[in-house]
Amino acid sequence: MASFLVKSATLLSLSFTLYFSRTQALSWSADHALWNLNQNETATGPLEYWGEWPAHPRTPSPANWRVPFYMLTLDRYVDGQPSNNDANGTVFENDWTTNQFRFGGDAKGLMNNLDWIQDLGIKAIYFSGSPFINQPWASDGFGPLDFTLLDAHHGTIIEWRELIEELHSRGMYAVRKPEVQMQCASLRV
Ligand SMILES: [Ca+2]
Repeated sequence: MASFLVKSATLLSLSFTLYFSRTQALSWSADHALWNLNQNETATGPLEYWGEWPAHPRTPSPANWRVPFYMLTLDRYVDGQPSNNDANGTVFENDWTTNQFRFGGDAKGLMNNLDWIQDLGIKAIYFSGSPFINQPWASDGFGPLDFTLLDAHHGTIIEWRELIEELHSRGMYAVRKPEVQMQCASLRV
């Protein structure tokens, strides 16, 4: 039995080593400083990445999550910062007259409309899709390409922090998931 456990642990360790040695992500660069979650400027690989929100107090979850939720796709909500609508500079990236491209909604637009949402009695906002950089036309956030870089269309790290702090100051919560499975689908892995 002990031999079996040792062999299993060895195989598991080898699997993780092989997996993480293949892991890649965009390196830190000054061009992406406003969106890069990795703050280690000299990192040579994802295993050396790290990031933090200095002096940010932890907000505990509610005792009971049975609270009124408001689910939204950020791109389709409110465009509070038109300057980020063509963040990637690609053709047909942003066109609010169609449902095929980006509308332009972002963290700032949501922040500017929290009064209305709160007046509905909403206590938590569930963000559909991921916050990470997506395929240019993937306005729904279900095509994440890199889990270390925020989607510039949705706002900067600072704007996201302002939104989260405003939600918490109102006694509200933000809920989202990374959509890891969607990256696997989009990359055919
Ligand atoms: Ca925008």
